[in-house]
Amino acid sequence: MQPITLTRFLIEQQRREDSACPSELRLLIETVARACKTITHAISKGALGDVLGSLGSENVQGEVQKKLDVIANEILLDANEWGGHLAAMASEEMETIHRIPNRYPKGEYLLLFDPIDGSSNIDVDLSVGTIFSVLRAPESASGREVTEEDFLQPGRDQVAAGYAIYGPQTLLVLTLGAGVYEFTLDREMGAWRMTDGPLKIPSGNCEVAVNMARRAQWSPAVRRYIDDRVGCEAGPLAGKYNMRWTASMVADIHRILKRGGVFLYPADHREAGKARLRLLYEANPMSFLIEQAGGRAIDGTHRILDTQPTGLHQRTGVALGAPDEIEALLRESDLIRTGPASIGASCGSPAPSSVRR
Ligand code: FDP
Repeated sequence: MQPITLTRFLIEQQRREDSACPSELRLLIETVARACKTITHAISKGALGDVLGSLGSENVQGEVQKKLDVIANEILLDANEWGGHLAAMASEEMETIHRIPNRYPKGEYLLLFDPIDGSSNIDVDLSVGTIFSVLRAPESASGREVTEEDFLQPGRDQVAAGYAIYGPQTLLVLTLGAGVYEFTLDREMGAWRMTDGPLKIPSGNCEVAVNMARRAQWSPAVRRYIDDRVGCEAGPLAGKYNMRWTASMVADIHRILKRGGVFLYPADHREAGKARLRLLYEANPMSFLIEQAGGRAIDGTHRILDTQPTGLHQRTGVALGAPDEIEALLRESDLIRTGPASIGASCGSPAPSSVRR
């Protein structure tokens, strides 16, 4: 028997007594999933479709926009504008929010997305993805125009989040707040079929994803956590860890959801607020997925999903992954705050440790 389709999964979720998936949300997820099919089609044409390379423009973050950043942004806007389930959208590629035009009916949801994550990988044929997050417009927004402030809700209020990954297979990974499910695009049938879930992050996988070139920016706690695991010749964890960095958050997070380990993009501890990843388009949806799969997600010291956003394009440090790894990182922070203590190591080897470095 064929695995069930995304449509069937969503309808079954909707029918549940404790359903967190009303029909508007179902339509919204189906529309996003359909847009991701269009994006994967565009990506797979590559140079033949004239979709590679840069546009010569910059986005609001001052980053050079790739052609596919803009193409995917347009695809998501066009697909979601007219369905009647959204009040507004926000994208990493747009300076401000996109309200649903008056010619279309409006709904109660807000959609946020990073149309192409990992876009530096597009031109060299490595995996990239689309990340999305769904919030409810606040009740106070009813009867008036949605504003940017309406999007500034903590990640714990997300009603759905997910990503599509455009790799050797095209996958959709989704949470509606009750587990994480993976769907594979069946290209012959044009359908998403469930191929895994509920996902549970395995523990004990000694793999770290971090850009080592940024070491000078890290806090002492992050440095100690990484130095104990990567490239060390002595100590209880020496030789146990592997490093994996694809420079595409979607691909790194997908590996962690399936295989375990940890992903870090720490904030720059030398300058308050300086960080790489966006809270609303990247950190929040990925943290929701990671927590739903039994993992933990912190900005270095605090739970990301509890962060009160102050700006649409706010950035944050992130450490996401298996609970044992995040707890080890937190112990390093505690150690720095409180002085010498015993640190337990993960991956099966308790490591008595005094203050180091
Ligand atoms: P990109 O800018 O190419 O979209 O979104 C940020 C991101 O990629 C992540 O996907 C990725 O993990 C990270 O940046 C890569 O950063 P480095 O260039 O520092 O490796």
